[in-house]
Amino acid sequence: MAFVDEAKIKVIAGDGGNGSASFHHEPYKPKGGPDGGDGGDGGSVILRADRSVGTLLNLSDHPYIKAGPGVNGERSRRYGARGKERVVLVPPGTVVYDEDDVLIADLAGEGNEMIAAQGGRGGKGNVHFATPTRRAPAFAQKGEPGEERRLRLELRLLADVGLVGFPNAGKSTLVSRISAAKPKIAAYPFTTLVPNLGVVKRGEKSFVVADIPGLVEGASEGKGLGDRFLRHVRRAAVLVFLIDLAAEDRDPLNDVEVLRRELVAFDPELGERPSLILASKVDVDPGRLDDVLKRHPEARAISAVTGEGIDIFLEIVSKLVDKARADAPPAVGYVRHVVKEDPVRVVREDEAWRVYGKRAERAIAVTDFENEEAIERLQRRLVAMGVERLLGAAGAEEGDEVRISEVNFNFQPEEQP
Ligand SMILES: Nc1nc2c(ncn2[C@@H]2O[C@H](COP(=O)(O)OP(=O)(O)OP(=O)(O)O)[C@@H](O)[C@H]2O)c(=O)[nH]1
Ligand SMILES: [Mg+2]
Repeated sequence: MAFVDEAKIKVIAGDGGNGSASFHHEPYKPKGGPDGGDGGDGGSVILRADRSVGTLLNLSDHPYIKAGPGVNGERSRRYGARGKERVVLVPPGTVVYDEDDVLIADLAGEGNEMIAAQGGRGGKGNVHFATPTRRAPAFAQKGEPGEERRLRLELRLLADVGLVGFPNAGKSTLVSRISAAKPKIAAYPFTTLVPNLGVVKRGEKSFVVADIPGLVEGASEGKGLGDRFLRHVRRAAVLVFLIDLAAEDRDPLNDVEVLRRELVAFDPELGERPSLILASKVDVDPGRLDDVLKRHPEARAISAVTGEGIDIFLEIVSKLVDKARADAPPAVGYVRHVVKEDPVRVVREDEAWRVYGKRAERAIAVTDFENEEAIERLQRRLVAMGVERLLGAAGAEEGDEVRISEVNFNFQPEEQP
């Protein structure tokens, strides 16, 4: 339905804390072993479906969402604290698209959640890097940067309540009275040509009412505007049959049966839907209500003009909606976990060689380039990943410029072919 709520957001996870490169130290004693603790992981940004939220409006107003950074590790093997996670509540039914407009999550049901941006891993302290031949590693890993993503969220509002009635019965007038929707209203049939949705707020709760074009006898055979627009109420939890006490050309007594027949012809399941009979325009001809009540004792009467009966009607309908929601099977959402193929690879770039691949880029990100030992360790990691071999195979020669992320260095193969 043409009632789509949208928000474009940027989610920024926290960076991991740096590992510490300290040495055990006691007064009057020689320098001890490495004792630098690990940095804490950065906080992630989480999107979670929660019924307390009705729209994406708040996110459109505050589109930058950041989680907290991890704390650096410290001497005496002290670990840094984790960064604060940031949980963003979205209405159930929110779907999430990534930068390339690929659907990555459908947070359909209460509590469904996804990690929108993953916090960076904390860097390891130098306690991890001691080996028999290198007892005093004077370096530690830096924290990994937190993930950053641009996402587009979309929410499709579905009608909880479908208003069904003959043309001119007062459907649009009722919706304009109980919600902020401003549909066109006029004293002739077929005023409404496309459905309108109105959000009805009752305290903390809200539900969505659909005002659809009027239905006539034979709509399922194409009479009037036909019955195609009934698909907009197909998933409505509750149907309200609005019958017009002021109708001049028809007897409203038969309206409910006629409307039911048309609904069932469109979709037999609609015949089973919880429903309520509502007599409209009671201000015009209250006497006619008695006849309606004789046939449909459970019917209610309202006047969208004077306001009579509206509160009771809303109370009954909202109870029916609540019950239907409670009985409904939980909506099943999903989060697509795309494992991106991202092998290490080498391509020519200008006069240099560029190395791509998340593992290689991560190794760069966590390296402290102020420290000679850290750089040596990086070199060993790159060799182990096959970077040197790939460069050789691509035709790189000693001294050529190699680029990984923002870092450039010269190719100095260790292994001789
Ligand atoms: N007196 C009185 N008039 C009403 C009431 N509700 C609606 N009307 C009038 O009835 C006429 C039709 O109202 P709409 O709300 O446009 O009716 P609708 O059911 O949406 O009609 P379609 O869109 O054509 O199917 C308008 O002239 C309204 O002012 C009511 O409670 N009392
Ligand atoms: Mg209308």
